[in-house]
Amino acid sequence: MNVPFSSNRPTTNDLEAFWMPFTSNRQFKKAPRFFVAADRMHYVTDDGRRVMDGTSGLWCVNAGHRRPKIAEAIRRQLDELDFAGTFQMGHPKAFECASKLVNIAPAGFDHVFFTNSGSESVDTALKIALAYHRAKGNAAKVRLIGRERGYHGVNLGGTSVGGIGANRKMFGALVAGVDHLRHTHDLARNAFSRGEPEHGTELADDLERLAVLHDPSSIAAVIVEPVACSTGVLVPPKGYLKRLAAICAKHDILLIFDEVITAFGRLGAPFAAHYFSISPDIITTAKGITNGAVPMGAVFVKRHIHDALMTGPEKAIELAQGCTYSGHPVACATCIATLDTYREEGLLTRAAELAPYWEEAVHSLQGLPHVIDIRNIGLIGAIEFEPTPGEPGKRAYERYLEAFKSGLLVRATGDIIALAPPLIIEKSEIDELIGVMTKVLKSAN
Ligand code: PXG
Repeated sequence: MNVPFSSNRPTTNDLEAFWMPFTSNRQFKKAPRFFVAADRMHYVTDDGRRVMDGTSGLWCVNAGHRRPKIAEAIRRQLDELDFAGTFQMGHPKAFECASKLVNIAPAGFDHVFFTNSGSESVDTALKIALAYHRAKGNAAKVRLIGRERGYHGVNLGGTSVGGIGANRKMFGALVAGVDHLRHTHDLARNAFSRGEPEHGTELADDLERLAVLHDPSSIAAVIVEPVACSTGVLVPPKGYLKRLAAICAKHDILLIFDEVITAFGRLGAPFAAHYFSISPDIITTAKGITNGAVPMGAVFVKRHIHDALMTGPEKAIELAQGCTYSGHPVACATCIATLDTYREEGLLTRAAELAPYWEEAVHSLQGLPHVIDIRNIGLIGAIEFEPTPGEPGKRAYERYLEAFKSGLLVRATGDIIALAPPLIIEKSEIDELIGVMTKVLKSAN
């Protein structure tokens, strides 16, 4: 068949058609930045420069880039079974993958629902929470609570419980029945904290305020990132998450940990729930689940939640939720190979060994021009700058560009630079990374 297409239009290097996500498109297309290859800790740009990946891609390439075992698993899977759905049908790798995932999950998480992204995981988790209460006869429990400065992806549910104003303001009233806890960022008391800050446990009591305001009988779930990363790395104050969990338990409110970033070793334990010794009811994941190589997400659910929905006639579909690509064979094969790589190289706990060195290194940037805070946890770091008056975000963005020119990829959000290198990083590479940041921060104004 001859399909007509406009072959006379230039395509190579035409940047117009791709409407880039979360990007200042017009600014980018005037001065584009391209990666064309990668290996382990480094990207290669289109002009042949090596750039150290200080952000694990977008917080996802935990084992570093282009790992052979993962690439090989993808190739083999494509040669064997490219696609098979999981609606009323199965293929072995989806079941194998789910079993392997629950094996590394915190105790009690024995069921996995597959999605294709963090955003889908979040909306799936919110729907499971609503369905759970309804199944238990508590159909009035419909409110969803997020937190200011939280990021839970881009779907309507996730945008609604999300707490970053700029991500919400374009989209109207969003989902009804949502409220937000106060965020925990407190520079006046906690600037330059190492690890969990001392002050702010009491901010968890904000949930009691909302419980009084709305009545607990109307609240289905609270969703928080154990460490709020996208907003610029807000580490939870000591005891905050424990107190939040206790208040949830008291009011029969499900606690959802959004671990899209923190799962798969970022803090030095497989999940943040392990790290903080907290047992939420639902955990959302994505990103590191496939080392970023293929899109995938997963929602981990405790048995009582799963079982509450396994009622009614056996022929009934228990949960009206799922995506064409839930448990996609290539994603599952990638996930299995990723988990093997993490296990073989001890990557799910490696950040714990590196964390003290990382902490010292990141905090060595204290005192450089305009730095008003440095924070860290696991293999995550953040540097906050005093904003240029009238131009919020300028300082971090300029330093991000300068770092890129100097061979280091970092992430700028507001006036904060976030760092989260692959978990394979060596101490000498931490020194190199901090060396570039020091130079960049010293020379910028
Ligand atoms: N929840 C959390 C906690 C996330 O961090 C999502 C949900 C959504 O995941 P998807 O796969 O739909 O993007 C995220 C994503 C950044 C950055 O630089 C962070 C994310 C995505 C892109 C960039 O901070 N987080």
